[in-house]
Amino acid sequence: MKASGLLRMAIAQTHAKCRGDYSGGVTRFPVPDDKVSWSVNWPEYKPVDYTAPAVERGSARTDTDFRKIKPDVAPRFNEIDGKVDRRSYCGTYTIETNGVPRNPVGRTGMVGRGLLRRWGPNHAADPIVTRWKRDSSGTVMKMADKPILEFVAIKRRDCGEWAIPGGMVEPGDTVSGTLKKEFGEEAMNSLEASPEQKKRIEEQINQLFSQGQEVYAGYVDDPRNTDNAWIETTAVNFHDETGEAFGKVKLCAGDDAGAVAWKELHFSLQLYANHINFIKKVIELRNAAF
Ligand code: RP5
Repeated sequence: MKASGLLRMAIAQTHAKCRGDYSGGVTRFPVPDDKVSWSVNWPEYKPVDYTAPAVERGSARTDTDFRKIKPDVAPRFNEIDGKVDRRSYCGTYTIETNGVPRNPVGRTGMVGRGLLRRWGPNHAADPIVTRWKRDSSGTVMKMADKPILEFVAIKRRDCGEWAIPGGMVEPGDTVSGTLKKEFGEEAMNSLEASPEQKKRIEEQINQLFSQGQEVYAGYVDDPRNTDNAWIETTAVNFHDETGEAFGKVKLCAGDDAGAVAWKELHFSLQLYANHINFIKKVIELRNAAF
């Protein structure tokens, strides 16, 4: 297989869940690995056109469907558009003749926005909070002579899969602010805390999240992606070397998390989207067992 063919196959593997089942009972047009790339001419491609009713209804947090109604001002793609960052980590993305952005990785079998609020990149933030796994005496446990890592995982209510407690960056918010907000809401249930509890949670998070290391910034193989709307994220590792910092944190699932737990990192872990790829980067960073 030529190099370009190998590259296309490799790209297809980072773009697999976004060609699978779509929640809400919508079925994508099937896209095989060798037809993902836009550079492959495919006249038979007939993607399904779907935008969730809640997204279609629109709100301050969603774009309008300018394929149907001409907006006063079209979105300024590939740049910061008011409070919305429409730039992509993948570089300048193509705008189709009908004005909609084109997924920079390839075909998904669906056009429209699906469940995503923005045309083009929908930016998210993923806090990967880690500590070493310890036995009852407090000794770090090892496998094949490497220390074992644990991370705070949430069980998503929408699909029941374990995931990093990430969330979308709202207009005007920063990535770092979103990392703290999402961890507080999903892993510490700050939304249901009393004012004094919320203050305590915020103090704990500000201290815990003071030192982070970015491990990934780019496209997410999210099952909600379409040919015109996709998720990109910034994943940051916050590691508690001594176990003292996060040890005092009471984990409590909240918001769109059905459960929260410290999960041991190992090769057979099944996670949402391509979160396992971000976790593997933390494993490498911390030279941990896997
Ligand atoms: C994933 O979806 C991101 O990596 C992030 O974890 C999450 C953001 O979407 P919501 O959890 O807000 O639905 O693609």
